[in-house]
Amino acid sequence: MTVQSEFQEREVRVEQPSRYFKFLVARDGAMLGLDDAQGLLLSDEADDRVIWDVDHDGLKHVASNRKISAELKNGNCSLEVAGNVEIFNIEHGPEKLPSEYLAHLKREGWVCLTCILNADIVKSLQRVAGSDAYEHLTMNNDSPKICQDVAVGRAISEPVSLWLIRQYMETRDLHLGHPPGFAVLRPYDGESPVQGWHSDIPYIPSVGGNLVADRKGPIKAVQRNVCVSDFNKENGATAYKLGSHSADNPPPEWNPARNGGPPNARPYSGPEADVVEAPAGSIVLYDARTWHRAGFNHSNRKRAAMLQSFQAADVIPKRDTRPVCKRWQATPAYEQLNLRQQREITELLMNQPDTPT
Ligand SMILES: O=C(O)CCC(=O)C(=O)O
Repeated sequence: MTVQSEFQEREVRVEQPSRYFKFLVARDGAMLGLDDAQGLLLSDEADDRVIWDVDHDGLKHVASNRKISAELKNGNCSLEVAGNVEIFNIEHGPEKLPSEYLAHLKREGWVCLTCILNADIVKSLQRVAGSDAYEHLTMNNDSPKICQDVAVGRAISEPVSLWLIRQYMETRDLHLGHPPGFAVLRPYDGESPVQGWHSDIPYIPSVGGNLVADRKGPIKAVQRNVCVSDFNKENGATAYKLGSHSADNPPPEWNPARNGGPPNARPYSGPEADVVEAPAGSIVLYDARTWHRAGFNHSNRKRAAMLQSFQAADVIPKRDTRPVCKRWQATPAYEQLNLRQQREITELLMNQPDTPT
């Protein structure tokens, strides 16, 4: 039975941008930037310094408004940096400056990087998930997703979201809590048990010996949900209680199945909850304390997401990601990445918690 106040979450909609800034990417993956003294530099960090606008008469550095003359040809350009001539690929970038996203993340505890992944990456992620145009395919669970397609690594190493997570957590030293997985949500049949409201590790009990972290202590993890399909309320976009990172745990009545109700009792889906509706290729970053759950998929199609947990150095990951790293390094999906991407992901998979001395 559906009660009247069910499926009434507030929709928070982000629209498809009409234009995007660009990255200028060197062969090894470093990004061209402009420093405070207006000198060209190469950086692996996607802060405001590496964001460009490109038009018919050249390049404009967005943060400083400075124009650089360069000949643009076939999607690339060559420029002299520190005495060396480098060829840069002009690549899809964010809709906004990284500092704007950071201000939102710090203020609200979440942010959406709308359509930050390009259309080719999105298509390949959909193929891995068996969703959207690849709905007829079944996801292959025999090997880690990162080994199956280079697009998975490209999504993990998306540089603006990595910069934002490190800024928000005030540390460079992060690891992934599990190998990136896909959450493929099938149409809801109205009666099967569904996921309840939760925060993420380490704010909930978990395997491996983590103590449940103090919600008022230093921030220990940020989640990154990649919208592989378009996300909307109808197809089960993730539901959040936005702002709950600074509150206590969800009230028991939001999770009746865990609080004396039948196992298939539906979690709260009234107007106090929010769903973030965003086009495929968007990345939602949120403080791991934020209450959230999968939505109810009322469509007749699968809805796919790629989920990752970025954890501080002292958090014990849910799974040891090092064996997956070794397997991935032997695949073409590793070879096809640039050096920056290979280094970032290797670090995120190989870093392990600090051991007490
Ligand atoms: O599938 C979803 O929409 C979100 C699931 C999620 O973020 C989680 O399980 O922590």
